[in-house]
Amino acid sequence: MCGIVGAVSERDVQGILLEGLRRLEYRGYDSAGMAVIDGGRVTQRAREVGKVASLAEAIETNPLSGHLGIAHTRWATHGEPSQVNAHPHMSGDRLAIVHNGIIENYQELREELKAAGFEFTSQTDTEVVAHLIEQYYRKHSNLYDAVKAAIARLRGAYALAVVHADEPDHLVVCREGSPLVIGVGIGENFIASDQLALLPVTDRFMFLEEGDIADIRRDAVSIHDREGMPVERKIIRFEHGSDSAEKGEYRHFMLKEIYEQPAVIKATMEGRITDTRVLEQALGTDAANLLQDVNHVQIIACGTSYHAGMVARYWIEELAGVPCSVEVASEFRYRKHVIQRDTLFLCIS
Ligand code: HGA
Repeated sequence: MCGIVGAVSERDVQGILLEGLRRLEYRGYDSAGMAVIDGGRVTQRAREVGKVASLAEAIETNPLSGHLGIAHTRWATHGEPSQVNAHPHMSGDRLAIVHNGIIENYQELREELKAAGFEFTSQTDTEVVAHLIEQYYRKHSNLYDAVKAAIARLRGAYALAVVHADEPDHLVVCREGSPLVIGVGIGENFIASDQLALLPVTDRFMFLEEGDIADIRRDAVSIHDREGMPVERKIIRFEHGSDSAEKGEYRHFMLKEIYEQPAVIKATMEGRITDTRVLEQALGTDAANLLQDVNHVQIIACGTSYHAGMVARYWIEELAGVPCSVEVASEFRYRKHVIQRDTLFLCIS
């Protein structure tokens, strides 16, 4: 799952963004990138396939310096993992954007933008959003208004962070279906997919709600809801020690895990579903095609995962109408089995 980090500060932001990306590595990713704007109003960008460590090496050789920046770890849904598909995506050499989610109507927007003269350098749905915002920027000459106009045309799930070299003192972010949190600092502000990314720089957070769009400056945050009304989102202080490695108020870890299930399921599904359907690309770039051919599901798991698999079998057969078998992994490993063509394996650990 992609991870987003952003910062607007008096100090240089490269180190903050890099540490944020390291802290989002747990989400799984295939490439990483960063864009920074300096006082001279240049958008500098670095992108690398593979680990955040590769990006760190690249920017050690060619540092990106500036007080405003965005960064991203990518889990590809549209277009293979590669440097050209890695985020941030740019429109021209001034606007840069990072995105977590899936734009469902990206094909039609891509055709429209191509006809309007925009050139595409990647296969991603995200680049469509970059050009769409730039198109509106030419009309409104204001990044906030341009983002607002562009997202009204999007269908799907997104958390977006956008910067423009012509407006080097703020970033614009929004969310619909994917998580985004604002980290409130002193004379500096941050954004990320997960508050854990920002703990080295702040412990005060505002959680954006669905449909929110926010303008983030060094010394001010202004948020509007889906209807365009100004809204306040409460600042919540992160209690150090109340993180997942601590038992907190629970008698034991198992009880804690049980009570955390609704929140964990919500966080896992964010960015992968819309109101009406599951976005199959969230499972990988070719998932939609592959899933069409599946005529049998084989679940392999142990212990509690095996029992979860048995529940899944009821749901898969009832809702999808696809035959499903569940087997204990240690048995499956050591016996000679016959596997039908077009079997989807779900291995739960
Ligand atoms: N659709 C975008 C972002 C992918 C994402 O959010 N993954 O979790 C892409 O393919 O680059």
